[in-house]
Amino acid sequence: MKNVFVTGATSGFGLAIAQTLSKYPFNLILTGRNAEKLHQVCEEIRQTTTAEVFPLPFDVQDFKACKEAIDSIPAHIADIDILINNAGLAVELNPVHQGAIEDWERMINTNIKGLLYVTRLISPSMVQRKTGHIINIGSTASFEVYGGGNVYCATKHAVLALTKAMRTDFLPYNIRVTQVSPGAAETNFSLVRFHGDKAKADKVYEGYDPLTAQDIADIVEFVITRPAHVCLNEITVTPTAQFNGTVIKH
Ligand code: NDP
Ligand code: 8X3
Repeated sequence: MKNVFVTGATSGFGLAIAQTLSKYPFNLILTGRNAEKLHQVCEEIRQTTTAEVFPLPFDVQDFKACKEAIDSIPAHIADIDILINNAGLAVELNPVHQGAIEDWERMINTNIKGLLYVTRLISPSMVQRKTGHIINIGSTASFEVYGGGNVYCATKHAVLALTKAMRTDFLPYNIRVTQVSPGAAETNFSLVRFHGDKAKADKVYEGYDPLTAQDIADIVEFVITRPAHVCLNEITVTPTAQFNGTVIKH
């Protein structure tokens, strides 16, 4: 049975991906910082699968915590076949001259360094076994920049660069690497970006039908169920009402 590792499974895309993949069944190793929510999610998913569902609470910004957590995975499910690098966030929407250094650090440490830390720890076993699939969650912000999105967009540009870098580095080892790049999707993303201001977050999705977390989970499911010789390199998906990172028909 395949072992699937999903970062950021306590909400949004990661949660929908975990729920969707539980039907195969795959053993699921699910992560996030909110340990209570993570245990609750795992307990709910256990009701729907015969496979193992293993909660691994840690902060991807902290390499030591990443290593301790990943080292603690029981041996029989420790060789990860599919890694979904999903954990990430945006903080605020300020122009560069007003940006808060701690917000920049959170985004860079989570979206770039966290993704790298987890990949560095999990990929050696894929290399050794000459098998594996890594799915990085990018964004339309991997390709374009919008006002106030500066550092967030830079982190997602970096994710695209890392996706391509992994694709070439892992080519000799039969490891597939895919980036899924969504546009506007209604999850906790904007609530986190605006520090829990629900009115501000709701406004982002007003006047059109945004993507849902399930839309992204369906795409990830498609990506990982292609035959072994097929690697989808990058998939950009937006709501029908969205042209690109900056133009949405409200
Ligand atoms: P959510 O806020 O709903 O989910 C984010 C997940 O990431 C949570 O499970 C959260 O768990 C986890 N997470 C955040 N920081 C950390 C951390 N330091 N360590 C471990 N886990 C962390 O947002 P989405 O589901 O929308 O976001 C998922 C990914 O999709 C992100 O990378 C985001 O940039 C990207 N994305 C989102 C889009 C959107 O419009 N929603 C569009 C394009 C890309 P916890 O709080 O428990 O740590
Ligand atoms: C999340 C979508 O448009 O806020 O990556 O960058 S957007």
